[in-house]
Amino acid sequence: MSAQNDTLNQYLFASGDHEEHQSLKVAEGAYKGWVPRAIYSKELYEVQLPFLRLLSFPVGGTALGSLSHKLTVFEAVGNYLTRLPACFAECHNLTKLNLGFNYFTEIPYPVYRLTRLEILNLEHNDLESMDSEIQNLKNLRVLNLSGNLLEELPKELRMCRRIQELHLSGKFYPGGKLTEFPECISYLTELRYLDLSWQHIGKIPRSIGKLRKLQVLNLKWNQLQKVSKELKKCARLKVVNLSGALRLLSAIPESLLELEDLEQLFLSDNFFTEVPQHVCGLVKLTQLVMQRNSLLRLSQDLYKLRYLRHLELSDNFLEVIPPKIKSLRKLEYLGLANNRLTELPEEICFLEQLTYLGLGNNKLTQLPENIYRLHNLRTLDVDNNELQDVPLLMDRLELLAEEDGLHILNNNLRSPFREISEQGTRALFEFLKGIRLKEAHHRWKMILIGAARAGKTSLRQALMHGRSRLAADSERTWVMERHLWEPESRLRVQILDFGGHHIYQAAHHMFLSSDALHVLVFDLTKYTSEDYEELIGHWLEAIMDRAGGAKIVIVGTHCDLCSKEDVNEKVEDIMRLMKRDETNKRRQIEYEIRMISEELDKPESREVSSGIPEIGIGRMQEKLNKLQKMLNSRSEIPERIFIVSAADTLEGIAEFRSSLILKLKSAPVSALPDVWFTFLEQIQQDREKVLTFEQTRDYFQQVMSDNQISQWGMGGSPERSLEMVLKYLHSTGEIVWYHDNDQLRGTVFHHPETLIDMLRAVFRHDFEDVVHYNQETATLIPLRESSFESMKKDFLSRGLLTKELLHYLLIHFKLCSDASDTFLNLIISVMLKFSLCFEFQNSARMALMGSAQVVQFPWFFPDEKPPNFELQWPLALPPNKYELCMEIVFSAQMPPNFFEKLSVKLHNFLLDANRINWKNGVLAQKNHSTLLVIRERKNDSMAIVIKARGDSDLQELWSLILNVRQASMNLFKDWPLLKCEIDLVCMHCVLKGVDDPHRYPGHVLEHMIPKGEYTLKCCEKFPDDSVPTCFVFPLEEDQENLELYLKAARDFMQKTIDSVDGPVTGANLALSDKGLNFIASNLGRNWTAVLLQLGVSQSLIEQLQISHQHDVHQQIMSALKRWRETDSDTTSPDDKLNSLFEVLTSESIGHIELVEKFKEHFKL
Ligand SMILES: Nc1nc2c(ncn2[C@@H]2O[C@H](COP(=O)(O)OP(=O)(O)OP(=O)(O)O)[C@@H](O)[C@H]2O)c(=O)[nH]1
Ligand SMILES: [Mg+2]
Repeated sequence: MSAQNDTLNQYLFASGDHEEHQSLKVAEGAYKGWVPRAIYSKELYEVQLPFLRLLSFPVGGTALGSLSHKLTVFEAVGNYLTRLPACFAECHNLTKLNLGFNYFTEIPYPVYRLTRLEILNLEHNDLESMDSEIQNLKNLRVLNLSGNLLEELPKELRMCRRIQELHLSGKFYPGGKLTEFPECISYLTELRYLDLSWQHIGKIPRSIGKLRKLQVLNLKWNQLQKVSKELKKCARLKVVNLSGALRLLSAIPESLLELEDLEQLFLSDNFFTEVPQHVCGLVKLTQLVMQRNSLLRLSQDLYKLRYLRHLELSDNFLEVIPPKIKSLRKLEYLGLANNRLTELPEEICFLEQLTYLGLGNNKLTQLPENIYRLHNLRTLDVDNNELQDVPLLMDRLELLAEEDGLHILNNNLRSPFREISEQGTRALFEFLKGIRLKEAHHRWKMILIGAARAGKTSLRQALMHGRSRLAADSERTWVMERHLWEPESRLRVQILDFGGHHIYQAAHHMFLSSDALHVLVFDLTKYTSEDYEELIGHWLEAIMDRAGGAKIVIVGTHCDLCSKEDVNEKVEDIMRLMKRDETNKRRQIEYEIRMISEELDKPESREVSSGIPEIGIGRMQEKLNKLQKMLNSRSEIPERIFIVSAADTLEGIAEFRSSLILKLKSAPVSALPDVWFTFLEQIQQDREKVLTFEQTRDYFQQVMSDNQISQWGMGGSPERSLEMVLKYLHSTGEIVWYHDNDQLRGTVFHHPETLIDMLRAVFRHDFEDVVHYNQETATLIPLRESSFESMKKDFLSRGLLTKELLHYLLIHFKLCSDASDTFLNLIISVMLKFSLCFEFQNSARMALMGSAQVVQFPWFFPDEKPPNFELQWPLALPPNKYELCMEIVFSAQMPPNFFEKLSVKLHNFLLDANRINWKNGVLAQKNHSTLLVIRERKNDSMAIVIKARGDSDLQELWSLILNVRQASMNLFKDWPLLKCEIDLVCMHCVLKGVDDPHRYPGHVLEHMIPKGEYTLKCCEKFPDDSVPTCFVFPLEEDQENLELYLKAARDFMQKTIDSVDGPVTGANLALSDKGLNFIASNLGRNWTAVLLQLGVSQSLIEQLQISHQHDVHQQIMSALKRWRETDSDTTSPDDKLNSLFEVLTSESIGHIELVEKFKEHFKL
């Protein structure tokens, strides 16, 4: 007994909301023909005994014991019951009784006593009749007697007025026996659901009209000959099933067509040859099923059913699906199996909501190219057709792959499609990707570039997905994103979507290239003429300088937020400014070409003029060639500006997309050897982060020999052939390989994302806000919180990045789960090679930082000069010091990040120098010399000024200047069409204290110093002066006759001092330019206070500040000179000097030390 109890207990559960209600749900077939007796001793609320082969219940007895006390629900579906004992009537609480699928031949008598019953289910028994006692069950709501053999219904059923659901479907075999619509039903006015399917009813009487609450009427497989018009009064009907019921009627009953709210209509298994026109008037239909009719065509009216979600037309004789199918935009299910379709209209691809498309057993030879647009598709059945090909873009149907939902067996697919398709949807889709890679006709790299927040990413999404998906504010592009866009199956475009934040521009030039299509994006709402340069001009210039000849397209976004007039005005303005700039630029180049050509034509151009030996025809010719190339390979400025909105309206996007596609397809089809792409596939399968050139060569040789192709065929040697392939793959954006960068050509980024990730680890516009200490991440490094905080501070304030912080960042940004030391070294070396950073050499400082390797990023250098700058670099040239000065002046903008990169490059020759960095400058002390490199504005242009100062080692000064020059020249290679001038400032003028020194053309720096000529007459400011040759032409390291050149320099120094000051001494000498220079160099910040106290007026000082805007030293010198001139006839030099000393030593100025030094120097 207790064992039985135990087995039963496993099926006990507490039912529903009532914890105290114990219920029993025996698993199907758990016992065979019996139930443990324990059941009768329990007071159960609900009992379910499904499929236990019970012949009786209670089993073998007549007593229910305590079971009847609380029993409310009893279900014994699928047993062998034929009767119920009288005791069942004791279950007077029963509200639900389900005895379906048993063998009752009549409703068991005790059931009629269960007056609380609300649900009675006796479906699929063998009932032949129903007793009038049914009227006792006044609480019935659901009566299910489907699948029985009832010949009629007792009229007393009408008393069960609460019935809402009545199931009276006949037995499928031998068929129902009702031949008339039972009249009693029409009294059941609460009825919502009526199923009279599989009967033999021929007439639906008028009384049906009383069932005003009816929602579902199933008359499937009756033999209707007449349907009363009163049916129309059942105005709430939503679902009507007339499948197989209209075979004796030639048309749909009219009354049905007046049911305007009808949503689902089933008309399968009739003899319709067309979808009845009137049906198409039921505009609220969401489901129409007409399987197994004789449909020959689809009428135009069908497309009025705009709310249709489910259309089943399988098993008919349709040969054509009209293009208008596209109007059924809401369709989710379309069944067209077993028809005679030979083709599908492209328009079917507009049905983007489709999740099921059944096309099995037709005669289709191909599927529409754009089937990939059905992105919701989970099942596509095209079994048993005559397909030869699969649309190449089909693998975009991701849900189809997820559900393995493509059925494509028994077609005429060409090999190897057939074999692969048999392996499942995923395998086929992978294969398609490979085919596309190999068989593309056009391949492009397309660069989306433009200011921050211009709308690049939103535009990309609209282009790629054909939908509006505006980027949220938090979704700023981080460095850049790379996406494969295949608008057509044979057009392959790698889109590089750049982050517009200025910090990311450091990396832009690494990706711009002449063979890419550049899409310059700007936000129309932000445009004004004043912003032309920042939003458009600057970017155009960057593209043209870096990627001459590149195709450029300009797009204005946000047009939804601008009026038409506003847009037109702005477009006109941009076109005007763009043309103006371009014309000026071209004119300027043409002018220079003319000038050089004229110069070259002159016979005397080869002769020595004004003391400077000729710099060489070759040099001029070279410049001419460069200018000509610049002119010829200049990109065309775009002829129009596209106007779009990536917001909901998507205005202009379709037109923009088609013209982009046209542009991308305008080049001739590129037919390239398959093996190139097999090679690409293979290297991309390699899981290494980057590959060496040698590794790719091994792959290449393997692929070539597998395909029995000579590797020498293309380029003359395997290496040359490989270079050609790598270059090509780079130009299409598939890989990244810098063939023209000596330091980087050994590295192949076969996954371009690796390169992007490397940049992302360091460049982040909101670094300070998003990088925080996290214990879990830090444990992996490991890194203590205090070290982390100081490393973060060092990075943000001084651009110092430790290897540990880099490691932390990689994990923090989820760029990799844990980085090996090798990977960290690789990143550092790539960044070094890209000149994004340089090694920090201060080992003591590194020890304090707790790191063995630190690199420096100029992008994060402090804004301000160091506080003691003037001590290390006095504004005026101190006496007895040489100063070499070179200027690089950019005719337009300085290329973005040029200065930062130069700052990195300086490191190559300042390894052992003591170096101080800030945003606009570098000051380095190397041996006896000091180097200053600063970025500054000169009139309207930006310039880099390079100065080297020292006492005696002129050779070292030259080497510093030449090194900076060389570093700049190397950088210019990245901007081949960039225009800038290099000048050498005349040291002779500098030493003489001339305001606007003479400038020699930069070519002098490339020239060998003239042999045996130790002085030259070359300074245009002082044509009679002899200038030491080594002030103008560089001294080499192992300079012949070095001493003689240096002697000329020393003599000059001495002579200059004498000539400037004459044979003067004492106060006269102290008040000479040299003396004032000494004062000016050491005055410092409070110079204005000194001069005001000396009696120079405020307005004069301001005037001098304006006229020497960028040269404070000149401001001081000029002011001091003015002071010297004032009252010079009436005041003696001694008095003047005394008043100067008085001011300088006054309490408010406090330059006592300066006065002492001055007196000592001038022997006063
Ligand atoms: N109304 C409107 N908003 C747009 C449109 N295009 C972009 N936006 C919004 O403009 C902002 C910037 O868009 P993004 O697509 O992120 O711009 P982005 O150029 O990629 O920005 P970065 O990646 O940071 O350089 C977002 O808030 C977008 O929702 C447009 O056509 N209409
Ligand atoms: Mg973006």
